[in-house]
Amino acid sequence: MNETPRYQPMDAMVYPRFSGIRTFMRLPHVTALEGVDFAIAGVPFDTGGTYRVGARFGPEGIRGASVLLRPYHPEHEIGIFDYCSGVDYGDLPVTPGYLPESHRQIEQAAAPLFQSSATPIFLGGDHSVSLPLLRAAAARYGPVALIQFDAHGDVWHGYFGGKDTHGTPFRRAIEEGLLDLSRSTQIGLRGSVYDANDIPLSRELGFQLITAVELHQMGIPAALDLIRRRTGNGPTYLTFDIDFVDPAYAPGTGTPEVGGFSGAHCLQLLRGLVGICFIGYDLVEVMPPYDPAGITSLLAANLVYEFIALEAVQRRNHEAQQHGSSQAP
Ligand SMILES: [Mn+2]
Repeated sequence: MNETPRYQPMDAMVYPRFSGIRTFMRLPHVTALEGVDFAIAGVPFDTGGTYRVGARFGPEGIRGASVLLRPYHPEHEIGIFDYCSGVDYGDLPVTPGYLPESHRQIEQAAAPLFQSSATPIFLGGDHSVSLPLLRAAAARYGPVALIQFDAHGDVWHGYFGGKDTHGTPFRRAIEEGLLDLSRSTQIGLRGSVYDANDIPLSRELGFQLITAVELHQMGIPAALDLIRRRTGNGPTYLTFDIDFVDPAYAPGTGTPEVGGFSGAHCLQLLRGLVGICFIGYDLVEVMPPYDPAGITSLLAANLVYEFIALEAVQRRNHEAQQHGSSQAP
């Protein structure tokens, strides 16, 4: 009987961190997903951008900044690869300049990831890519809960007369029945808008909404409590637009908004989501061309690391439950 390989990063005590091919966290590039627990996949597409573009270089930037990530997570007290086999799956195919065609390609290429044992973690790309990713997720799980970190709701009906941009993916997702809104939350919305209806629109459509001002006022533990109560135990997709973060910490993004959150805030928020049943994640809108010091990519790589840690903790809890039940009388 063949033993399923367990994948983990290259050993930094043997191969220096600056060496080797640029995969996420120096994981092996593997596309056979049998026995794999999480798979990183790039979605280098930015034709959905309405202001700046350059998120096509997001996966490359995040991978480049990820080489310093180490396998032990001290806050969760977990050796990630004690519980997870993880790979870098490479990038999904896209056709630059052709949004509907690219969305079809992304959905098709993401489907086997959602059908596999691995939890997929996608590196965008502009936020329009979440729509084909949610289509692929819903094909496996039915309507999923969405937890969306974002400075904008991305629920506009259209933009410049077009229905598909990075400002519209969740409106389309609602129309197509991909989301379980009764379990979904948007968090971090802020900034100047076009009219009084813009921000309340998310609530009218059915999301639980925690604006940036509300989050600053209530604090992170109270916000986590709201998110967790809303989300419950069902399948949940996490989408993290890097513009949730203040441009002082993440300048390299498509539509920066001041008054956001720090790297430390983000870590605390993501660590507080432990135990939620995540079936997929994406991190979008990282634009290395607008990120001269590389700090946006560095933060993004560390946020993806938090996703991976959530997966490891989930598997540790699962193992503990199984162990506990097998010992039960
Ligand atoms: Mn967004």
